[in-house]
Amino acid sequence: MALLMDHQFRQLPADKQVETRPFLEACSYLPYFIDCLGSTIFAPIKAEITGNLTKIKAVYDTNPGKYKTLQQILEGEKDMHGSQWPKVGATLALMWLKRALRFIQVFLQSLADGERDETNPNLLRINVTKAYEASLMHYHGWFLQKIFKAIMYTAPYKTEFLKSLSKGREVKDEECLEKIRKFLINFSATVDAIYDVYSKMHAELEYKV
Ligand code: EIS
Repeated sequence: MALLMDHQFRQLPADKQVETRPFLEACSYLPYFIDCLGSTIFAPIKAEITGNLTKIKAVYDTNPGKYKTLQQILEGEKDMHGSQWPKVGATLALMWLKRALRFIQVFLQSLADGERDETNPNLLRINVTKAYEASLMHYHGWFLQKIFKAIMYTAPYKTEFLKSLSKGREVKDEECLEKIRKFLINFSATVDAIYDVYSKMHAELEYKV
């Protein structure tokens, strides 16, 4: 868990605005987190997240002052793109990225809450399925839903996953879960705040891929 704890998300200010630069900086470590799943099968997922981050950063870099917060990016693009918005630019990239972040949030929360299959306590399937249903399933057509099921069977054992989160060091599961709980405080607040912006600005799209 050293991996995530070394790159904490920032505590949100009272107005719950998410600052773009520190957000992108904290997210840039998520692809390494996906490496902890241990298989190259997850490379397309990593590429997805990296692609979203690159797109958001490209827009931010055009005017860091104007796009200081994620909400300002949505507002700026709404003005700029008219009827194409929100299926455009960083607004679209963040729409998908936030679903991946919610996946990670629900997955880690479920682990931290000790949810498990009592007959196979070392499997992650219950946690992964819960995360998928809460984040992405609704936006995937039958083909990607089938791919998800196939990928799920390649997930590592829980002990393996927790060990690689701790960069291979032997730490007790409970110690690692305690660190996950700490990480989740600011991470969950950030993900929830992004969802609130999309809801407030009517920027969420329901289409399936
Ligand atoms: C978006 O992708 C692009 O992201 C966006 C723009 O091009 C837009 C246009 O419509 O499309 O088609 C992509 C979609 N992204 C839409 C699908 C990619 C394949 C992903 C494979 C799906 C498998 C299910 C994932 C479940 C993983 C199970 C893990 C089991 C252990 C610790 C775990 C962390 C896993 C995090 C999972 C995140 C998955 C993210 C998928 C997102 C998705 O569905 S734009 O691009 O605007 O930047 O140009």
